Amino acid sequence: MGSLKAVLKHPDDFYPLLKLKMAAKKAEKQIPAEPHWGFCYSMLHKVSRSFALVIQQLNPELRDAVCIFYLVLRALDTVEDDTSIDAEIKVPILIAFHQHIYDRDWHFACGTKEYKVLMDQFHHVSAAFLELKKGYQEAIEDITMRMGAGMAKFICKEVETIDDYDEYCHYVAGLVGLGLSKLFHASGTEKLFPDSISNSMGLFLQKTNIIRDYLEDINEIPKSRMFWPREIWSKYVNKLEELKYEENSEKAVQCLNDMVTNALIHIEDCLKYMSELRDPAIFKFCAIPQIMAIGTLALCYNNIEVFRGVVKMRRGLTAKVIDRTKSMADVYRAFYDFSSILKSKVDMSDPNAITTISRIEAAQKICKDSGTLNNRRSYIVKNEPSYNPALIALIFIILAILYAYLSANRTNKFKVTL
Ligand code: IN0
Repeated sequence: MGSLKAVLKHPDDFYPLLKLKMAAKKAEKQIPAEPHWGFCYSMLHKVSRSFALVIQQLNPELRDAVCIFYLVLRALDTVEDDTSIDAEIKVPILIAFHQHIYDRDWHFACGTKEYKVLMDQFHHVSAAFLELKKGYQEAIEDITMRMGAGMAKFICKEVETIDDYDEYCHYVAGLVGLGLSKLFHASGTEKLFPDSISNSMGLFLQKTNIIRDYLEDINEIPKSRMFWPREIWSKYVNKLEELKYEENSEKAVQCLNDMVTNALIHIEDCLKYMSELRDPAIFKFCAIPQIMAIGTLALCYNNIEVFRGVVKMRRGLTAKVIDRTKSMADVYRAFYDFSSILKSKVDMSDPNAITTISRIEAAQKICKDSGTLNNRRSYIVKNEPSYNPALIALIFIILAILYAYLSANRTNKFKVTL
């Protein structure tokens, strides 16, 4: 659960965190008994924590397909990410990965921690994949093939222009959007979405990850990973790694704000995609990561901490997003609130301020025009007094339970000794 300090500061995180914890406990008990499916679902929980719970509530047939798709992509990503593997070895594996998923005997040792286990025991993923319906298998194979080829292309190529950046993000995330749209359609509840808006769903998530993970990627051993496009960072520094040095703080934050402004372009398509989903479980599955992304962008914008350490939304806020996201009105509310937070951080002396504001206002107009913003709980925290009534009530209840428990124990002791 979130740290005690964080919960005391945000007492209304407590109930959503408790609900999330209970959902995780319940999901743990529901791990299938067959070894291959058991491996896949417990691995899913290890690599994606809260997101696994959202996958869990899809209908069983679609849930199995999404679980395998997710693990296949994580495995492909593990090969791409492992900077200790030479390009001559890595490229053929990426290109042939879509064939390896049909081979129960294939495995390749790489990655660390839980990703090493995923790679070592990949035969379980293949066994489960081979039990999916043909329609699902073909969609997963097609996307894995295109993604592997795209990743291979970028092993020997740097992300120079903004077009390269969009192309790279298309391979590693936009294609996930195309693949998921195919899986949703194959499950029978959704129409087949146009590729361009499916692509934007992935780009918005991936660009947010690339912004947030600057420091982790640049410090990667034995070799840095660089996904910020030169066309953007070269306006501020001569080398991408210079952004992390204290003497470049002002330029670093301007560059970061430029990157965030670039990511905001995709919001319109994402809202359109989500508004056209019909199945409530698929809707939740798609909407939660998108709200987390706009929340993360609001947190990262103008924040020098991105170049110093890990900047992440607190666990209690993640739990709140998971708890509250049920309808498109909830999405409009969240996008409106997080973009208001972002807007409040824009300094008009920033070189991209006007573009940033106009992209935020375009997104906010869509949210307002939906006519659903009223009567929704806001994510914006007003300056609350430190003697929050909910917190006092909570402390009082805990103390009363503790007192009752201790009194009961004392009575029992007396009974024994007398
Ligand atoms: C995802 C996406 C995802 C979910 C729903 C709809 C999508 C539509 C288009 C593209 C991607 C979509 O969501 C996950 C979210 C996730 O994994 N969250 C992690 C947190 C984290 O930081 O890793 C968690 O632990 O909760 C996502 O980030 N990606 C992903 C991968 C596979 C699938 Cl099937 C769906 C990764 C990426 C690169 C953004 C596509």
